[in-house]
Formats: sequence, C-alpha cells, structure tokens
Amino acid sequence: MNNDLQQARRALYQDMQALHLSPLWESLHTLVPRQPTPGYDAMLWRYRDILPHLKRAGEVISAEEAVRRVLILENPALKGSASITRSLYAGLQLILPGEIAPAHRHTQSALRFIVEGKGAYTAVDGERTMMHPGDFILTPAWAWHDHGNPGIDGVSEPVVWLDGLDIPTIRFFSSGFAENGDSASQPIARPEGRSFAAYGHNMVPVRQLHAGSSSPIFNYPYERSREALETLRRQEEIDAWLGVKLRYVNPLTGGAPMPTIGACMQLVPAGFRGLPHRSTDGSVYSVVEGHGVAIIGGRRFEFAPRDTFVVPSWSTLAFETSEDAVLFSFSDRPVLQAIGQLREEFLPE
Ligand code: 1HN
Repeated sequence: MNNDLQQARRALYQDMQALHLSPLWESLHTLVPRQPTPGYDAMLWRYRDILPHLKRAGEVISAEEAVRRVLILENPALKGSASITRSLYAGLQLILPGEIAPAHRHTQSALRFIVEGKGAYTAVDGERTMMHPGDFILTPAWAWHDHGNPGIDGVSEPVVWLDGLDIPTIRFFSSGFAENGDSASQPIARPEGRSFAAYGHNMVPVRQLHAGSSSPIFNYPYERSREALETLRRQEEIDAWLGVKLRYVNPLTGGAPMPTIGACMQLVPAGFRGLPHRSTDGSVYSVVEGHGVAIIGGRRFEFAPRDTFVVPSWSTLAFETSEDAVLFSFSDRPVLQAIGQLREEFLPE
C-alpha cells in the first residue's frame, strides 16, 4: 500500500475518534473468528491449597459480617471480573457451626454443590433442605435464600460448598436486581422434603403445579445421582468419551434446572482412557470422588476429590483415571441452546 493511502486512512481513523466511530474492516477478522477464541484459561484449583485460606477467612470474618464468606475462583485471564468463564461465576463458601448467612434474593440464578461437611441447611422460598456432600442445590432467580449451620445428630462442623452463579451473564444484560430480607432467616412456609416429595419421583402434583422458569426440585440428593450412575455403569456400555454421564433436569420441562445454568453428574470408571470431546459451552467441574487426569486442550490437569477445574468453550476434554471418579459439572449450555449456539464434537482420537 502506498504511503499516501496509509496516511489518509490513519487520518480518517483519527478524525472519526471524536465522533466515536471506528472502522470495521480493521477488526472484522477478530469480531467474527473462524472458531471460538474463548479468551480465558483452562485452570484447576486444588482443594488442598484452597482450604487453609478458607479456614483463615473463617478466623478473620464472620458469615454475618461477610454476608457470604466466599473465596471467588477467578479465571486468571479474567482478573477483576469475578468470572470463571465469560458467562459464569464460581466460588467456595464456608459456613461455620452456629452461623447464619442472611436472607436475600437477586435476579442472578445460583447453584450450590456441597463439597464437605454436614449440619448446614439452605432455605429457598420458604422451604429448608439439609445439605450433604454431593447434593446439587438450586437457588433460582429472585428466590429468597439464606443458609445456616445448626449442626445435626450431635455433629457440629464447618460446611463448604461450591457456588455457581450466572453473575457475568446477568451483568452482560444489565438486568441485576437484589434485595435483603427483613430477618436473617426467612419464614418457613413448607416442611422439609415437600418439593422433593412433590416433584422428585417422576410424578408431579395434579393441582397447584409449580410456576416459574426453574425446576421445582431444589435439592437433587447425591444418594440418588450416585445410585443411578452405579446402576448404569453395571448395565450399560460405557461411553468412550464421557463414561456414564447424566444431566440434571427440570421434571416439568425435561430441560435444564435453571434457564442460564445446566448441570451434570458423571462416573468415569477406573482405568478409563477417554477420547476427547469439545463443546461451545464453558464448563466448571467439581470432583466428588476419585483421582484422575483431565486433559484440557492437550494440557494435563491431575485432579483429586474436592478440586475444581474449568474447561473453556471449544477446548477439547478427555479423561484418564486410575480409580472410579465421580464428577459434577455445570455450564451455560441452556443459554447456548436457546440461542442456537450449541455445537459439540466427539473426536476420534
Ligand atoms: C450469593 O447470594 C451467594 O446466597 C453466594 O450463598 C455467592 C456471589 C455473588 C452474589 C450473590 C449465596 C454469591 C451470591
């Protein structure tokens, strides 16, 4: 290109700046990439490394003062944004015996995946549920929620869970609202176990059907998910990419439990040498049982129980295990599905 033309272009861009105009032709290729460029990293957080810091947080701030005592798992490439992927937030929350995390609600949808400890409950829209390791618990958008740790059966111990929220998604849409409750613990309107009895057994009430866009089940107990995986692994061929993998569903729709977040539980049997797969949803994994390796975009991440790792959009993922491993995962899949952006590939090697 001749010098005059180059100068004329630069001058044009310069003069356009004052009017907040910019030339598409200079950025077209990055705006419309040939394939996803996630712009965030694959990463694994070892529970063993996090726990001492979580314990220290328990010494320096109460749940009451913190409102939520959480260490955010922030993607190193998205520093300062409280994001683990571009659309999702994750953090590890600690509640000590006797503490209450006060009632509030917000338009962000949340999930809790219980990592360690017992004796804590969460209350969601008037119903409490005790939390056990491996339970998948929902706090749908705009549902009142508070947590407490009164202990159970004479056991009084710290309880830790993984929070997953659609905070970056809601920030993207500028649609966030929040309010605090009148009291620390919300009033209880229904006995514990009501929603699971009504919706958790492949049956739904004939009258007074739950309304709303999230699942009426708000605790999917680990006991049930684990048993299902165990039965299937004994009876069925193991998928060469995934092992045995089940998706959590809203029993009223068959779709995802919440509009913005999908979740799965999978069993990867001992000695598995999985084939790689990839999809356009960015996923966060929490290891429930077992040791193994997650090979993400060709990099090996050794995992142990209670570790968390993130698999960016369109990065390949393959598993290798030395023992049975059980993995919980959540992602923005329902959003991608709703807007026609979900693509996945199961690769031959
Ligand atoms: C929240 O409400 C909880 O209720 C946890 O436990 C983490 C992160 C950002 C905004 C709200 C909870 C959160 C949160």
